[in-house]
Amino acid sequence: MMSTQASKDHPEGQKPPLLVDDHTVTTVREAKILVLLRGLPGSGKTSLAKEIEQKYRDSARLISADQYNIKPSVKSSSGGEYTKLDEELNSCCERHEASVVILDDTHHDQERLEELFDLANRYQFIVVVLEPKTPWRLDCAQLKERNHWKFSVEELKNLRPTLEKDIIPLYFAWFLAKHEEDNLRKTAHDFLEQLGNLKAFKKRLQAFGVEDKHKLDLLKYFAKAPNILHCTSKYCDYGKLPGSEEYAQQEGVKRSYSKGFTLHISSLFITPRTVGAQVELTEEQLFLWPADAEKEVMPKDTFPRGSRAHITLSTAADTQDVQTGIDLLELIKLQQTGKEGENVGEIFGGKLSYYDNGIWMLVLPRKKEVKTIFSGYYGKPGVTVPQRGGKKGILSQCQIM
Ligand code: 2AM
Repeated sequence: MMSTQASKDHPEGQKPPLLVDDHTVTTVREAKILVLLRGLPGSGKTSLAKEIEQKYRDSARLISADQYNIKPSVKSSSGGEYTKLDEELNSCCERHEASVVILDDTHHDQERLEELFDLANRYQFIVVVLEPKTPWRLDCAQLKERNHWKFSVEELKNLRPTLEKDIIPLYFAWFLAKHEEDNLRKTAHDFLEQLGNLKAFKKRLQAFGVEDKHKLDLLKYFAKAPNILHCTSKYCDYGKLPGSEEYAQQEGVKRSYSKGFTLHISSLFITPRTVGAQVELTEEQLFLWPADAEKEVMPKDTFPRGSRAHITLSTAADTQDVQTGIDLLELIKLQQTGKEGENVGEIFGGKLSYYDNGIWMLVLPRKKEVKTIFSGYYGKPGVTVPQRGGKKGILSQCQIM
């Protein structure tokens, strides 16, 4: 049971959704999550960490820097003090010992954070960075009395600037829970396989740059897939893009951070560049959708808000993920001008239509629901986002499932 002190420190309304929201709790249980507690010594990280561990006790592992006697210091830690902790962390992730991994540390050092983001991306964990909401979390006089390292006010003041600013991710997104993700990848795989075998498709290969119908293997052609499937809400480039700081500070974004959401997929589409799933956002989800998301990529056109919402399933070797949303908007633009796709059959019981230029859309007979967690993608600025796939294409990934 959580201690009375911990309950008092984190009033109910201030607790993260993964502690208090039932739908989120169900979703987290189906996901792989690395929770990074962040804050000054004495700010209440440990009680929050323990509370999360208790909530997910069957599937959680709490690893704390205190346990390894790692004292927070302003200087980047390079003396090997993390070696033992990292051994436990790596083994826990690699051997699937826990699906909710909680790290209790100050996490003030950028280099250290980047190592952890790298690990999370390697093992496909969704990262959630949580800070205690205690009223004294930045009050050095109070922290002095509360921290067990016996840090002076001066020492705490030296550490504080590294923790005052929120970390802005590369992008905010709804990330699919593991089981749902495997499922959707399998659907994408089957869709490509069935489409590739259709006569109607083989007759319309020109846009794919192949004349010979035997030469196109869609599962190899679409060589890359995102590391964790997601629906991007806001691309921030770690705060460099205009409007990203404001987005990160929005009350709704802060409140929704680490929350579970069900996304509704209405159709699958494929173009010579990308394979995607069209997402129909609910009102609550549209609240997290930036007003300029459509204009950002197609400034001259007008679309209903949320039109760009999608999950990139796969892309051709030389195509960036961002293209999927553009392709979806191109398709919606065709529909807006009254162009109806040519009905060419059914896949999974849904209507398959062909538009010009190698654009295909499969309207699903029933909307597919996928459970997601709203969070950020974190990595090292300037370093390419890891992808799945490679020379063998996404087929190799699907066979694993
Ligand atoms: P996606 O959401 O269409 O898949 C990293 O590049 C991630 O950010 C990708 O998932 C990518 O595409 C998404 N993204 C959204 N807007 C972007 C932009 N303007 N530039 C680059 N990537 C963007």
